[in-house]
Amino acid sequence: MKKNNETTEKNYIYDEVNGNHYPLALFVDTDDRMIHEVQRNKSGKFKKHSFLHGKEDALTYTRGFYTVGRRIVDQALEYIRKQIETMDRLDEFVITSSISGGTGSGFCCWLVDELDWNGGYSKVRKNGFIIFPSSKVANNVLGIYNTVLAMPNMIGYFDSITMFDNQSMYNFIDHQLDVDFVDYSFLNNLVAQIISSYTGIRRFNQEDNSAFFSNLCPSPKLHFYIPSYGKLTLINDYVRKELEQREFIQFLKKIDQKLYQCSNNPHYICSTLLLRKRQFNPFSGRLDQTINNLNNQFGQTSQIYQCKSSNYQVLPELAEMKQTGTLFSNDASIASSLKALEKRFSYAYDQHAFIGGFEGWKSRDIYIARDDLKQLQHEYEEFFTVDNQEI
Ligand SMILES: Nc1nc2c(ncn2[C@@H]2O[C@H](COP(=O)(O)OP(=O)(O)OP(=O)(O)O)[C@@H](O)[C@H]2O)c(=O)[nH]1
Ligand SMILES: [Mg+2]
Repeated sequence: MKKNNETTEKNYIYDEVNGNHYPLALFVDTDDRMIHEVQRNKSGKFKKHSFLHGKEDALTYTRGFYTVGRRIVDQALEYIRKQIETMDRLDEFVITSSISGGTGSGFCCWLVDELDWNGGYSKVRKNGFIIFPSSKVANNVLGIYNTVLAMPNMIGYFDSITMFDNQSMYNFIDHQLDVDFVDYSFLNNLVAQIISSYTGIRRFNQEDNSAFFSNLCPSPKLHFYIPSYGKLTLINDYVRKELEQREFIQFLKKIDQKLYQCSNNPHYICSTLLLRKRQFNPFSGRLDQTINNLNNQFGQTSQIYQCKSSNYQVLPELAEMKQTGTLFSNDASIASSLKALEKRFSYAYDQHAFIGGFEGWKSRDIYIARDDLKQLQHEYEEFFTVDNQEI
């Protein structure tokens, strides 16, 4: 292991061979379709052990966790180990997945369990950037089952989960911009920009980001964060729309900027602002009154980080902004989404809707999942109770 101050971009997130940069990443799926699509895209270069697929979709959490997923999990662990062997240091795993599919829920959970139990990586942080079903419009029963069954692992094995939902991201783009159509690649670019800003604290500034998520976490289970992102601006509006620092932070606090929407108003427990701009930001690392006005619970002050790098154009129609930011909030209002999820699950399960697709599941899994979900919801709800008592 090298010391912190010896950290370089080389052999850390990228493996550099003959001046070429190869991302140290594994793309894995239980079927081959998406993997082949990524491989066909020649804009990025990948090394051996970056791709792995099985032969069929998992469809359900149970198949992803117990059957289809298990056929490839040992190989996945082996590929991860092979890549880690080429690195100077390993700080954390960044895991992206959509929780409502069978692979994204069941296989992802099993792989993360395996990292701890058979991989020997239990001490390495695992930060998830996860697409949840939208709390407002989700009506796909299998997706609800998959999500609920994955929750115990999301609570128990991950150190942080940054939540997104496709409907909120779609609305976010649609409300701000008059674009003709939005597809997954737009949404994925948005998620990628946020992940890259987070890892960029380390990559571009060589600053320690190990406490970034733990600072947001008042107790181990309460590690679910909502990102608010800004600003998107069409190329023609670029000059007019660039914001000054305070206006910019105010803008990020607007509810419409959230990439995961809950039905309640925000109830901030803690928050962290991540700015991305090339020039040094005078607020970086220091308290700013504007962000402090978020009224975090218990008067907790917000952290400010900066990724010193230029931004990407999130969509081809958009200007490359001088400054973007992501406000990560640990927001007790997700209790309402957790409650809605549990209600939808119970309604479908009590009617035995689509239970057939879950052959091989264990009733114990369902009991644990419902219980964990309810407990998480109650722990978040307690933040509302504390407030009322104080009043
Ligand atoms: N943002 C985003 N969402 C996606 C993408 N692909 C799929 N989704 C969403 O994730 C959900 C699950 O996707 P699937 O492709 O069925 O999931 P999977 O993890 O491959 O699981 P199975 O195919 O069921 O084994 C879909 O309903 C979509 O809403 C993507 O590229 N970006
Ligand atoms: Mg699939």
